[in-house]
Amino acid sequence: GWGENTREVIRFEISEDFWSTHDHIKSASELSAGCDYSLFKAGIKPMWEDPRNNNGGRWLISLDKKQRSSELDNYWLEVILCLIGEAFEESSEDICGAVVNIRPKGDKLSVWTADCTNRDGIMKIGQKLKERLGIQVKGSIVYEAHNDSMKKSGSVAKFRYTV
Ligand code: MGP
Repeated sequence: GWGENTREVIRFEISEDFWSTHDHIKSASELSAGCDYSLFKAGIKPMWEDPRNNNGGRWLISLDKKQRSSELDNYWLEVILCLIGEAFEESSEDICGAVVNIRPKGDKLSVWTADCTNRDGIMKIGQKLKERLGIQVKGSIVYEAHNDSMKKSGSVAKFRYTV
């Protein structure tokens, strides 16, 4: 019959529940300084110590203070849409999650990936992210290995890749 020609391509478990929650929580720009939102794949904790993050890193987008009112919420929504829409195609497997940090010195958005040595995957993700956010400036997004973030002194870890 007709059904024999259909095949499950991907399975989604995020949908109405996710959006009804999203619609009722504060937007990122309304959070108090020092707060974060994290969205991770099921079973991955939003911390370096999780085995899936342990050898990974993050694409980091640092915003300046005035972007909290103009860009932050749109960027965060676009990051969420990239994650749940598998925007990174075959590199989606490498994605662990995403974080937004609300900080007085400037907010941060990041996309965490599983393997800081997977250059090809990381570059594809970084380029796609930049394209989806509509960021034009060269070198404005940097990738840090969590291992380097753990060892950094001050706020800046060395970065391994940039787009
Ligand atoms: P932060 O909250 O990611 O950034 O990390 P913030 O507040 O802008 O600070 P900065 O240092 O990047 O300028 C703040 C601090 O929390 C880090 O320096 C770590 O000491 C600690 N920390 C952050 N993360 C994500 C982790 C983690 O995953 N594991 C552990 N053990 N500590 C973490």
